[in-house]
Amino acid sequence: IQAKRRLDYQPPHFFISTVDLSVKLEDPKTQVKSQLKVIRNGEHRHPLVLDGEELPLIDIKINANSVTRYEQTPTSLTLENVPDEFYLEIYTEIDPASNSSLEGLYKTENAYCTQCEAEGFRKITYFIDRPDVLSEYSVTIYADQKAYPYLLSNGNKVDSGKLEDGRHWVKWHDPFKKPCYLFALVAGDFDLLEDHFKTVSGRKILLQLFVDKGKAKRGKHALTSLKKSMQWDEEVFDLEYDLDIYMVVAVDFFNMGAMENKGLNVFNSKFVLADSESATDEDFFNIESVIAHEYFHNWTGNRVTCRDWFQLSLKEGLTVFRDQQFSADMSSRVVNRIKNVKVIREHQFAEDASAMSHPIRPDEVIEMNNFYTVTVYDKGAEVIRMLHTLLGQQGFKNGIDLYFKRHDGQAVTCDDFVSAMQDANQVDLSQFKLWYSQSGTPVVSVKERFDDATGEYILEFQQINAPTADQQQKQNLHIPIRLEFMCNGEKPSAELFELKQGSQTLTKSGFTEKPTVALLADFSAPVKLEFDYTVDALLKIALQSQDGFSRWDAGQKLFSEYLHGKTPAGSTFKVSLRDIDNLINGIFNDKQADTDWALLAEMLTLPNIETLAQQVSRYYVVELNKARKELESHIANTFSANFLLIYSESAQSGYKYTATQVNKRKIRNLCLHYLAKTDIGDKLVSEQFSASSNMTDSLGALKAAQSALLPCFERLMSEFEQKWADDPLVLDKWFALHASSEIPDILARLDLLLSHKQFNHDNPNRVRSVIGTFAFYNPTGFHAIDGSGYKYIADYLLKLDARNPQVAARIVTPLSQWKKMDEARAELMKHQLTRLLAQPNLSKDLYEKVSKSLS
Ligand code: HT7
Ligand code: ZN
Repeated sequence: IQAKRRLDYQPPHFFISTVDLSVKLEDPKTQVKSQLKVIRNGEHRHPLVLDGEELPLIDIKINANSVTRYEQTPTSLTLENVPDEFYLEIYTEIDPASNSSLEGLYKTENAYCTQCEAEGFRKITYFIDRPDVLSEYSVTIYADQKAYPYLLSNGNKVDSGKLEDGRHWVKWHDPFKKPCYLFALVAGDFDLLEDHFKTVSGRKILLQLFVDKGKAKRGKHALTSLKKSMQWDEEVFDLEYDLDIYMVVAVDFFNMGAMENKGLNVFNSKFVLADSESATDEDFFNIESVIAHEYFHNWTGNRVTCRDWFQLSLKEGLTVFRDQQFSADMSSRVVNRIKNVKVIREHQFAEDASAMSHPIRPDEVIEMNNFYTVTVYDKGAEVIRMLHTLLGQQGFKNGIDLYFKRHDGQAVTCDDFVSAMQDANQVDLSQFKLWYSQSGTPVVSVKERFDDATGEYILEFQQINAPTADQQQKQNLHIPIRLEFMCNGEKPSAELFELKQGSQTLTKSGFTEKPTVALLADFSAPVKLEFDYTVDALLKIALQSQDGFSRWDAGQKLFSEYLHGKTPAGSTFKVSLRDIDNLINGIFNDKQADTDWALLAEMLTLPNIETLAQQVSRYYVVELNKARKELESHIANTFSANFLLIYSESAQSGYKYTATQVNKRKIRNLCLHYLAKTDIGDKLVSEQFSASSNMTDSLGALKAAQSALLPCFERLMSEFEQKWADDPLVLDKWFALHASSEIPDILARLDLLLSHKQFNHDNPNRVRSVIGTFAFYNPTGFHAIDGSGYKYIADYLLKLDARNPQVAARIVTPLSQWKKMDEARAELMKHQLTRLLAQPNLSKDLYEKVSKSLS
């Protein structure tokens, strides 16, 4: 299996200026006719090579004449000696109903649907399937009218008609040139919600949301979120929507969250459907943010797209940054920042420490689907955020303006983006660009010195960029570090320090006492920090810093060090239980009348086990898990009066998705989580569950019961199951709770879940909720010392890989992290990976991840 390399990029030999598709939807044979206007790019004699996968070819014509001389392989079609400009007609037949990969054109229970990013279009018809070939599309869809009353594609509906046999057709035209990965087609019978948005220039845009029959009520929040996103992009980035219609379709069978196809987004129904009874506050939040993300792609991704897939972060990093800024404006900036940082520390640091380590702009790829990663997306967003930090909001906006001025309608590179930022601000970003090419998590090590006599405070910074699995040589990066100096009785002062060299010193003078410094405020760079903090300094930062993020971070550091101190990994400095009590006392005493409940909840939450695992070189899973549980229990019992007081203070009636209500539910459920570990736990949890009429509080009760291993857990779970027996999307929460339960017979429980009547092996949401949750979030079950958890996952992946390799390759991730484990577990994990690798027909997706993790 051959890898593709970024540096091998060559412009396409041919362009395709127009595409005229006709798709006749029928089982088992869907006919796809495509007429392409092909134009040679420059002077050369290369043949025309088209991509195509699993495509039975019926006919080819050049300028209306049948072609008999061509070469077909399982993945390509080659035509020699073609004219410089011509019409190519290709006729293929495909079977969407048997396409379980959910890539290309596939049939779900009641609808036809496409997913073309990254390379799915080649499963529909032969094409030059790469993002730098931009074409104008016309699409005509034919299908049975009764079963498929809605026939949708990109752009504007331009014509439609009925046929005599009960079938009908609709023709679409998209005036914007686009790469084929943005093509979409949907056919089905849906409930339709409609609304309008008036743009800043006064245009009226029709908004349409298509959801499963009977689910219209659950679509309102998504539509509201869409209007908020459109408004925000106009206000913050001066970006106005360009077509007259914007459609969103929710489907149940989908590999990822959503897809930004031009004018016709396709969404996993999990990120569309919500009402108070069936969805949690977190679901509401995610819907708003994914709707925004896909909408923002219309400019950052669609109007300006990627030249090649190595540049994926050009659109994804930037769009994640944009959706993060949007979410911060819609709710709390600091709590959102904490959320973003948790993703980086829990998942991205793990990826960078693994065999899959890669820069945000990867250099080598076997299967592109494996590179839709937390590195490309979330570290990519951190890189954009650092530019924003260095240039300021106005400088950043000037850069964005220049980027669109230069590149609207083009397929470009990450270098083009940085050049626009650089030119608009007249700064030199050449060193900064290394963030795009260098993988790994930099360590910033800081030492402090204070001279009592002169009042000088000196910080010595050092950056350490250790080799990673993919790169031996590293260079110094340009790292923005926000600092805050705190002195008794004075207002803290903040500043931005730019670390560019291996070692660099910052000297501050005029202090009458040694200041306390909060480093990396707002997590100004995606790095790990090493600093000899004292417990007192961390307590001071946690309770007095001006920066909400620093306060939270200092508390997390105290919790983490305490916990590592309880395992053979050891801590870097000693934190006692008294220190923890002082921290929590301080947090409670700090509570003002206008408390920020959400931040308080974050401050009182211990780092999760996955984040803790990333802080040490050896992961002592059992000991760490035990220490964490014991600490929670200690906190719960020491501060039960405080938790109980806030629990009753934060009670509220009715449900609205407003910041005030959400934050109160958040703190209340956090209190319940702790109170569940006291002797009133079972009673309180059962009461909340029975009284609750919203999913946030019901699930809060179930989670509390699960985590505290309460007797009521099984009973409440079966009540929940009965209530939601016909709603698989809601049952996913129930599946996940079972799969993450730390019970001794967990594998038998998983077997039961897999045979549940609502479980479907072809539905990625179901698979993720059982198999994914177990592998990622059941530390004791997955890491059982007899290796049974690893074997269970490997057995399942062997079956899943044949049906849906993309999902299989994601779920293998926890197995590939064997290097962090003790010898016995590492051996057992490797054994399962070796078994996977020996599978004769392993997909490219799984092959790439498994072979890398074993090398
Ligand atoms: N741009 C999309 C990425 C994507 C995808 C989405 C759904 C199914 C398969 C997919 N492969 C790649 C999603 C996004 O980042 O907005
Ligand atoms: Zn995206």
